[in-house]
Amino acid sequence: MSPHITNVQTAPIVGQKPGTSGLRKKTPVFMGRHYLENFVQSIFDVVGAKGRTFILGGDGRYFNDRAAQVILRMAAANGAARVIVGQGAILSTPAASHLIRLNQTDGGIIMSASHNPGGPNEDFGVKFNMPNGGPAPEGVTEAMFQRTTTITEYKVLEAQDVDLGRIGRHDLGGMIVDVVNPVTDYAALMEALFDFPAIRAMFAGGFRMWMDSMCAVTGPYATEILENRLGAEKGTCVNAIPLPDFGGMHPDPNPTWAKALMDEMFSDAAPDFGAASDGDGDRNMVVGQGIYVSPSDSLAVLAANAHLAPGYKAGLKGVARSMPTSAAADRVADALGIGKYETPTGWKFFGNLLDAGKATICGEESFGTGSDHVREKDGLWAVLLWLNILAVRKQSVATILQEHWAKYGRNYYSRHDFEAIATDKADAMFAALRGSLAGLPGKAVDGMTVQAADDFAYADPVDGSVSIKQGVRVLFQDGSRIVYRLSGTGTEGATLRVYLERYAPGPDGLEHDAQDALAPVIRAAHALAGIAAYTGRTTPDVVT
Ligand code: VG1
Ligand code: CO
Repeated sequence: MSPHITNVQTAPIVGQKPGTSGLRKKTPVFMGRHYLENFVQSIFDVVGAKGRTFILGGDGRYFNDRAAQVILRMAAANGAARVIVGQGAILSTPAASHLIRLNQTDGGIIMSASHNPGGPNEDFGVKFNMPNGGPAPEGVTEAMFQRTTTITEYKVLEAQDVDLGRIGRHDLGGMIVDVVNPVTDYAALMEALFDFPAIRAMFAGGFRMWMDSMCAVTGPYATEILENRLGAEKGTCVNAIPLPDFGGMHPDPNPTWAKALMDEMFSDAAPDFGAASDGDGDRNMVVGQGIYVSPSDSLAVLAANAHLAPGYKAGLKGVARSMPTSAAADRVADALGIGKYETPTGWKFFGNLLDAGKATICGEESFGTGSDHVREKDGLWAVLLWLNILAVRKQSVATILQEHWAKYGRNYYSRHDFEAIATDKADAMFAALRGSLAGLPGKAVDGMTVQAADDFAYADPVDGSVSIKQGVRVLFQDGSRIVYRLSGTGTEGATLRVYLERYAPGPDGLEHDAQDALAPVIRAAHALAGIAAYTGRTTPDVVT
């Protein structure tokens, strides 16, 4: 009996424009009539589905399971040959990236809104990753968006749900569905990169850690790798069961949202090391006993010490960072005599550099670090590289940071987020700011003088593609810097991100709290953009 495929008549639905990493909307919007289907059909129309193999999985948030069934039925109706799905429709973003590469598939669909809360009235998201395992580049997401504006029908198979709880091979209207353990291949990759015996010995010697998966997708990965394979004591992994609403948590690993971890690490009973990861497992926050590691510093420390891990013992080809990330990693690249690259925000910009062998390690100030082992940022990878470094150097996180700053100087750094601003107000502020740029050089603000100001544009050194308007940056003569950007991942109004940086060479860098050290830069940031006048906000919602 031939399977029955329905061509459902539909019409374009406005607002299906993928942002920094895929399409994110409120869950009820995604669950609305034709919404998910239109976007998925647009993906297949752009990348082609006939005879293809894809990876499918998500971060387990509300609607993850049902969306997976819809995507499978549509893949079958569009003629895909095979889909490899994580058991329970679960896959972390880095694990999905790895499976795409390992199985040499034609790409993958990841269901996630990353750090955005999940639940019936929270956020849902869908992103497409390319055959290299990385997020679709702008040209592809733009084509998908254009397709959503002209779509008139989508294809779906009439069939029952596939039992995604059962590992093994299933048939869906002639398409193969392979349900796999979401952790196994990823854990093997980690074991190949890092010195597991050294880390195991460290745990056996009484080293204690707190790994907070924030009720999101990292839990099963962290439990298997840290507790089962590396012998960390039971209970090291907390909030380790993925829940559809993330237990009401906001799975964004930063000092504000991972407050329980911060409190623990600054308490008398603090373990040696703490870490948290985000909704889809691609980000990490790392905390030492009584010391917070800023993501920009984490990238620099990882780059400087990566050779201590077996997977990187041959050294790094280069280090890439997003433009708003501090220049701390650049100093390491200079010292190592390797290439350094500055890209726009979003992991998709690192893909070409990694594929071309120009960079080995990449990072963003937003708690994302990763390497050429996959084409996504990877939260647990960063945690394991830190553990590997701690196991070899046998020093505390605080000592490692202090030695780093003593050698390279310190880039004081902070990001201030102003959330849910009315879009028109944010746009007006940026229009005025952009209009003022030409007049800024030479201007004195709060004891500092502006040296240069521009709107960051990036020409990809590999394929030459150009991305404009990637953030307004103001550079001062003393090396301080302010960057202004609007978030591309929010789903409510606009989120203004202000990135603040100040460099202190030498030992001076060891003494201050970052917010204190940055005080003049923060005042200048408010003065230059008129944040209060345009948005009515004087203090940020989140400081990282
Ligand atoms: C944010 C971060 C950015 C990151 C992106 C996706 O984007 O700032 O660095 O790449 O999230 O990360 P935006 O446009 O809101 O600033 V994730 O963990 O959501 O896949
Ligand atoms: Co994420």
